[in-house]
Order: sequence, then C-alpha cells, then structure tokens
Amino acid sequence: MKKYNYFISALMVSALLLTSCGNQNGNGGSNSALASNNAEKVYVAPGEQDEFYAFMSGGYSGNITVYGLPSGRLFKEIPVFSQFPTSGYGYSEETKPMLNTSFGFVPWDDAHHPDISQTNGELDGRWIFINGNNTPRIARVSLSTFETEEIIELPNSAGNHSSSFITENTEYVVAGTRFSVPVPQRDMPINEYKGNFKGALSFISIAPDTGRLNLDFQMMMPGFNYDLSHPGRGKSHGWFFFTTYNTEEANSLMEVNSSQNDKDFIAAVNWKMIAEYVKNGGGTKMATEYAHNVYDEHTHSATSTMKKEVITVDPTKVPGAVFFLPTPKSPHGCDVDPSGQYIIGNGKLSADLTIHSFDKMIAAIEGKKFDGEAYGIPILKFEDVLAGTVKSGGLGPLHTEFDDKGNAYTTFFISSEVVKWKLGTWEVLDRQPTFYSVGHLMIPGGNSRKPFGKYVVAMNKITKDRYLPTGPEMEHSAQLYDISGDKMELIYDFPTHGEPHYAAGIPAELLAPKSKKIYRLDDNKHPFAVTSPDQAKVVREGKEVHVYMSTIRSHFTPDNIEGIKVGDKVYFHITNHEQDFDVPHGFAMIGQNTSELLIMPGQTKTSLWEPKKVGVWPFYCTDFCSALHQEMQGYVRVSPADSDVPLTYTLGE
Ligand code: K7E
Ligand code: CUA
Repeated sequence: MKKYNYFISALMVSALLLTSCGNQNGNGGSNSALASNNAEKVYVAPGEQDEFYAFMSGGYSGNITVYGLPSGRLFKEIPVFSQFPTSGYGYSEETKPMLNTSFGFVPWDDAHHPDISQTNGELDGRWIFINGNNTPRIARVSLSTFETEEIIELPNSAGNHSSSFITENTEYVVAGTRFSVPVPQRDMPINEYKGNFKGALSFISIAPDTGRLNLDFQMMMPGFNYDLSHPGRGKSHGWFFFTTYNTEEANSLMEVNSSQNDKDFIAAVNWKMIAEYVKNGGGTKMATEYAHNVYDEHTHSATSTMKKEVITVDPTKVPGAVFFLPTPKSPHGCDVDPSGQYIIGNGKLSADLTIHSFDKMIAAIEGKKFDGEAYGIPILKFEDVLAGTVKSGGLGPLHTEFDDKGNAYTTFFISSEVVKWKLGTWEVLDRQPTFYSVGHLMIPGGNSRKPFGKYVVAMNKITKDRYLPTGPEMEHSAQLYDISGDKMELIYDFPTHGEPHYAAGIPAELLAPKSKKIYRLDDNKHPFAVTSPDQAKVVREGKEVHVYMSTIRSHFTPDNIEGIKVGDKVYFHITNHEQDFDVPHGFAMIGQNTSELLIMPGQTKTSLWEPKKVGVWPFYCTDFCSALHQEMQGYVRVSPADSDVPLTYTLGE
C-alpha cells in the first residue's frame, strides 16, 4: 500500500514538472526557426484537398468528427449516438428509431474507438464502426454517404469500452465490457461481486455485402474489467487480445483496490475456434433484450427491432480457445503490430511497455506450459510469452500505433509525450512532448497490416495555454507530427470537438472516389415521398394530418395550409427534389418542440408539429440554398379545436 501511494505521488510530481515547462521546450513554440518550414507542410492552399481523412471519436459528444490531414480542417460531424439538431438526426420521425434501446430512447452516448473496415488486413473504406460506451452499442456508418446505417445494442454488457475493433477481413466487430455485472442482471448485494459478476465479450458478425450486423455470440468471462482490445492480423489472424484490469475483482475504492496485483492479464481469445464451436451448435441460448436499429438508404427511415435471445459461451467449455497472458500494472492499451507478431500491453501505472510474442504464446500453449489458471482459464508464464520490454523512461503509457518502417509510437499520459521505439530491438529512438496529457494517437492505417506512416496525430486531454481562453472548458487539442524522418517533428496544433479518444485515418484517394454524389429521386422509396410537385397534398386522418410536401429551389409545395386545428398532430413529410450532393433544404416551424430538419437531396424526412395556439404560423427553409432562399417560406393557419374551417392548401398554380 505505502509503496503504491509513493509511486502514485512520484508520478504526479513528475507530471507537474513536465507539463509546467512544456511551452518553453522550444519544439512547440511558434517562434521556432522551423515554423515557416512547418507551415508549408500543413498548408493546403485554397481549392486544394487534404491527403488524408481523419475520423475522430467525439467521446461525450456521442458522434464522429471528420477532419482533413495535414490541414486539421473540420469537414463534418457525423451524428451517431447523439441527437443532432444541425441536421435533425434523432429528431426526425425517420431517425428517432436509431436511438432506441432496451432502456427506451437514449439520445446520447460516449463514443471512443472508431475503426474502418478491412480486407486482408488493409483498410477498404466501406464502413466505419464506433462504440457507445455508456449504453452499450455499436454503430456502423457508411463511408460512401457518411450516414449512420445501423446501431446494435449489446446485452449483458456495461461500459462498452474494449470496442469496436474489426477483424482482418471485417468478419466481426468486437466489443468487450469494461464493467463486469451480474449476468443475467438481478438484484444482488454489490459486495458479492467477486466470483459472481461476469465480463461479456461480444462478437458481432458483419454481412460482407450489406454490412448488416448480427450478435453472433457472447463469451462470459471472469468478472474483470476488459479495457481495450485489438485483433490479431497476419499470422495471428483468428485471435483477439483484450487487456484486463481489476483482476482483484474489487468493487469499491477501485483506485487502490484494483491495483493490488502486480500483474493483470491480456486475454488471448481464439475467436475462429469459438465461432466454429457456435456454428456447430455450441453455446447456450439465453433470454435477454437488446435493440437492433437499421436505417434503410432507400426509404431514409430506420426501424428498431427488439431482439430476445443471445448465444453465450462459457470459455472453459472450449478448451484451447482462451488463455491469459500476465501483463504488468493495470494495462490500458492493447495493440498489435502490423505483422501480427507482437502484442503490446501498456501498463498505465508503469514506465515500461510489455511486448508479448505471438509465436512464443503458441509455443507455450502447445507445450502446455501453464502457470495455474483463473476460473478454469489457463494462465501462461510471463517469461514464456515475453518478447521484450521497452524501457521508455516515460510515465503512464496508454496507447501504441505503428508506421510502415518497423517503428512503434506510444503515448504517455503522465509525462505528456510520444515515444518512438523500434519493434524487435525495443530501443527508444525519439521522444517528443505533447501539450498536454495525451490519450490516444493515430497513424492512418496504424491499426492494420498497412500503415501510412507520414503523420501521427496526438489527441490531448488538456489544452490550457495553447489557444485563446474560452471559459471554464476548452476544446481538446490535436497535434500533428511529421514522422517521415528519423525524428518526429511537431508541425501543427488544431482544436477537436468533444473528447476524441481514438481516431481512424485513411488516405483520401481510397475514400473520396467512393463518395456518393448523386441521390436519385427515383430511388426514393419512402412511403410518404412526393416525386413530383403535383402529387403534393394534405390528408387528414382524425386528429392526424399528413402533409406531403416537396421542395426545390426556392419553393415549398404546398406553401399555404388552412384547416389545421389546435390539438392536431401535423406530420410534414418533405421530399427534396434536388439530386446533386450538397443541396439540402431545411424546414423549421415556429414553436415546434423539436429541431429543424435538413432534407438531403433525393430524400424524404418527416417533422412532427403539434400546434398549441390559434393563429397563422410561418415555416421556412433553414439552409441558405439559393438567391431566393429568403422567399422559401409558407404559412399554416391554425383554428380552434372545434372550428369548421375546411382543409385547403395551395399547390402554386
Ligand atoms: Cu485510452 Cu476510451 Cu481508448 Cu480514452 S481510451 S484515451
Ligand atoms: Cu431551401 Cu433555403
């Protein structure tokens, strides 16, 4: 105990020393002699385009933001788990079901780890996946339309953190629970955690053609905290690796009680073996409840289905499929190098990095050299699987990425730096400060067999004096380093939205040509679509009124509606007749208890309005779409509930 406390305070003191002198370091200073040279490296001239896309998780924003590299320009925020009034996502009738869960409508989440689909271990740019950490969910976003197409909830999970990582041919998106919980959930004393709670590792299969997700099976692991994970690749394809902490199974004063063991584990899971076992009828069907939400590109509408069953697998029933690799000091990041040989455990209370060898792990398994077991799962001997240790000299290692030249780059939260080291020799080659308190870092393709090692982006937790102050909280800061030479060079700072934990980058040339540009009106299969303005109409069904409306620059059809009454539910189903990308129209109604909508080209979107006051109320287009945008407006006459004003509307004849 004493020793531990001393260790922590030593870490804190060094952290203060290191961060407080950060700005005088010279490397990040704007008056450095290199500044103009660096400016050229990040300058993307007006009209020119960036070399890479960077998709950053939004953390507590619940969304993904898209940036260009090297410019650091923000291109877009893609709404995923959070309602987004900027476009109406999660507010329109069509998209509300995307945010449905077994807990009801949950319009927010905490998104950490985006990962791009792969073929043969290389980025293929079809989809990007991301985890909702809070109410366990995984989302799939199309990279041709940049729209969230699917969200699947994970039962038996809590704190969906070691997620959402993709196997080498996008067979599975994998998700692990950070918090172990009673499975099934039940009313029980918290202090009976030990031995009774379970940690679920979820394997969600991905249909190769459509991307459709299916929760194939969940492994019910001992009640540890499964913090991060990465797939095997190349020679280790078929395995998945998860860091654990709290192998003590403590349930309170975690900051002390879960750090008692000198070593926790990396769990090595042979998912191919388990998938085979399940395919052959293995596992147990368990009754449960989780939402599966799918967005249809042709109807622009989402449906939510409540699933009732999941297959669970007891790892001890599949001998040879799961092993524990002892790993020092409450490891956080769990990263696998491009060859698939090395598994890096970043002990966050340590200075050193532990690197395990996949070949040694297989040899130890074949030689049955075990060092006991935990809940029936064999523990391998630390010395038998250890490939090497990086004596980093830093403090608080979190995450590692790789370049294409055999180097690894690890972030150190406490000592605020990125350390470059060599795979195989474990020697430290370079270190650069980050400003300040870096979490993840990202090299485009850095979690694949083919990294593009030109830049690394560090994502920092504290911004402080880097930008002009903006009140009690500042946007987080990203820093771009040129890593094409022997030494890393800090070349740019830019703010990021929410709290990016991880990011995924991809060369623009792999993505931009696939971006969908024409959204054909005749592909529109929405049941309330109006494909020609003369089909526009208003239909009353009891207290519900359906407005079939079309828009094209610069007119709504119909633009005047009378005969609406207080107490009605008015659904505006608006079809945008533009077909070229980047020409949305907006729609907003006075006093509406929701957000505006942006209706994308070729799409139909629906906004619900419940008029509460008698009067004549305007609506208008919210997106400055043409020179006559200000004329894009209309009126609704609202009469008393018992009025007999007939329903009429103008079609602009
Ligand atoms: Cu280290 Cu959620 Cu990957 Cu934050 S996590 S930094
Ligand atoms: Cu349509 Cu402004």
